[in-house]
Amino acid sequence: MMKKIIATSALIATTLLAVPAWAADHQVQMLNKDSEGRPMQFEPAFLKIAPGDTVTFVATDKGHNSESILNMIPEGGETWKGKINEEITVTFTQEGFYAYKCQPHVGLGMVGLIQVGDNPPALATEEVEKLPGRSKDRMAELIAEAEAGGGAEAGAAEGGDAEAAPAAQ
Ligand SMILES: [Cu+2]
Repeated sequence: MMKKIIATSALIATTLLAVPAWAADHQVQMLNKDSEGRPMQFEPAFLKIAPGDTVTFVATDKGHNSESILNMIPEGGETWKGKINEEITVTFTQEGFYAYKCQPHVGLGMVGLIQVGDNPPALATEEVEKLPGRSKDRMAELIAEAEAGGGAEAGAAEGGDAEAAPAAQ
């Protein structure tokens, strides 16, 4: 009996160690219109998170899903495929850029980008070029946002965007 309790405790300890104590959950809403009036969008469409964090895709409006885009996630990174109207939570452990889409609205530009870690390798340009319809331009905007150091969530932001500010004065 005691042996079993010890084994269970060890298992729990191992599980806890696998996720950093500061791991945060971030929410991305699936919307018919975002706060800037763009139709069919994720918001925030670009998100910078830390390894071990989770992202929950919330079905705020109906008719959307979230799924990772083939060849636009890091090698060995998490893939996911939510059903229409399904709220899903994805844990990101591997650093890199993860591009994702809403299957019904990808052609309308309903794509998103998650940066895991501070300085992951860029997405392959040729994969961005393959995106259909408006999602190509939308993804380019999100990549530009990532390069500008944007997307830090409130509470997670501690400096880091000083270098991105253009010297316009
Ligand atoms: Cu959609």
